[in-house]
Formats: sequence, C-alpha cells, structure tokens
Amino acid sequence: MLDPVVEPGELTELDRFIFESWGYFIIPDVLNQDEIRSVLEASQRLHSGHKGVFQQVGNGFEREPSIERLLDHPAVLPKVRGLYQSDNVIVQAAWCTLQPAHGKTGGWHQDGSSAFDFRQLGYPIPLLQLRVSYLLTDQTRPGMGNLELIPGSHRSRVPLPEHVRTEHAETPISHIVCAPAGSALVFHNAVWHRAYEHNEDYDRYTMHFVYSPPWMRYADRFENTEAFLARTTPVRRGLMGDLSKPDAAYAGGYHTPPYLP
Ligand SMILES: O=C(O)CCC(=O)C(=O)O
Repeated sequence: MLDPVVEPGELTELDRFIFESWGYFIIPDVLNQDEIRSVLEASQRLHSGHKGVFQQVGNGFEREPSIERLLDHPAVLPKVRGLYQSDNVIVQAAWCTLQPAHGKTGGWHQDGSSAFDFRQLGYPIPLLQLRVSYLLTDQTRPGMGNLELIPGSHRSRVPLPEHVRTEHAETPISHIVCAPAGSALVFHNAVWHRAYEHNEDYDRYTMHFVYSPPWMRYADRFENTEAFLARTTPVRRGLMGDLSKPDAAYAGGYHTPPYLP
C-alpha cells in the first residue's frame, strides 16, 4: 500500500495536496525514544486500574507534563495551523486511548458530534476536528491496534454502507496504517476510520489531540482549570481557547495565541 508520508514542520504545498486527496498524512519520527517512553508511561498512569477494555481518557495534559509538551509540538503544530490556514485554533480534546491486548477491531465511523451530525453542515463535510494521533506502541505491521482509514472518504457524498458498518466488514480500499511508535498520524474528521485488531500480548496506547476552530466546545473537559492556565506557556494557554476577551464572546476581536514564528 502507498503511504502518505510527509516531513515534520511547515505544511508544504505537496503536504496540503496529499491531505486534500487522502484526508490524512503520516509524519514519522516525531517523538524520540525518551519521549515515547515518557508519554507511554504517562498514558499507563492515566489508565491505571483499567479493566481490559477499549477506553479513552481526556485532559491528561493537565496532569502529565510529557503529554502537555505535545500540545504545541514543533513538528506538528505548523501543519495544524497550515491546514486550517489560521492561527486561531484550540485543542478541543486530547484523548489518550487504550486498546487492550488482543482487542478486537472497532466500528467504522467518522469523527464529529453525536449531538449534531457534521454531515448536516453541507458537502464536503468541513474540517472541524483535525486529529493528530501519536503512536506510542509499535504499529509497523497490521494487527497491532493500527488505525485503519479509507483514503479520500472525507469527500464521499454517501456514507459507508450500513451493512459494512454493522458487520465490521473489510473494504477493498481501506488502508491499515503501519508505522513505528513515535509517528504522528494527522487526519480529517470526515475520513471513515476504525481501530484495527490488536493481536499482541500488551496494551496499545495512542495519544490523540483534536484541533478545532475556537468556537467549538471542549469535548474532554467542561473548562480549563485555573491552575493549569496559570502555569502553562502562553502558546498552550492560547491553544486551550482561554483567551481574555475584550468584549462579549468574539465581538471585541479574537486574540490570536502568541505563536512563535
Ligand atoms: O483506536 C484509537 O486510538 C482511536 C479510535 C477512534 O477511531 C476514535 O477515537 O475516533
């Protein structure tokens, strides 16, 4: 299978074309071995006491500095700003997911909101939840809890057929992303995807960050805690969407987070 692999850092014209065409790309070697280990250990702490089922824990960046550092990772944040063509983005959610040892393939879905289907917004489904997924365990072969995506499906005018979804069926055009730990997968909310089976004896962890326009509501927290805002960096405070607003809502203008050049 072809792999839509791009270099870290600034979004190039080719990166944009790849993303527009496939709905996702992969950035290898974003995290070094020390970073992988510390984020993996942090993830294990977040999930301590788990019961051997698939689960996700939000908001771990407030408790775990190694996860907090990923909020504005320099290999990835320029891609996020470039894909949105805006500096006014927030972290809508940060989900640390665990797929248990010998976990089964998950259900096909598009990301969005169960409260309001993004499909109702029009065609093509807009980019509202740009997901950056850091692989924390090896996924170089199928059957390692990989993400499986259907390239280009963010532009499909029709949903994935009901029977494919209910039967958890394969499709001939789906792509099981194979990449080592430390890689980042960046994908559009409208790409049909699922967690592929995990046949190994250990739990699989992936750290997902969802970047959104600033008017989206948080999905992994009700609000940012004051203590976190007080101690984190200005850029990360901006990415929390907690900006001093000069007037009601956005009427007084939006304060762009102080991004580094
Ligand atoms: O397996 C995962 O980590 C991600 C699952 C998924 O597809 C999602 O959270 O939208």
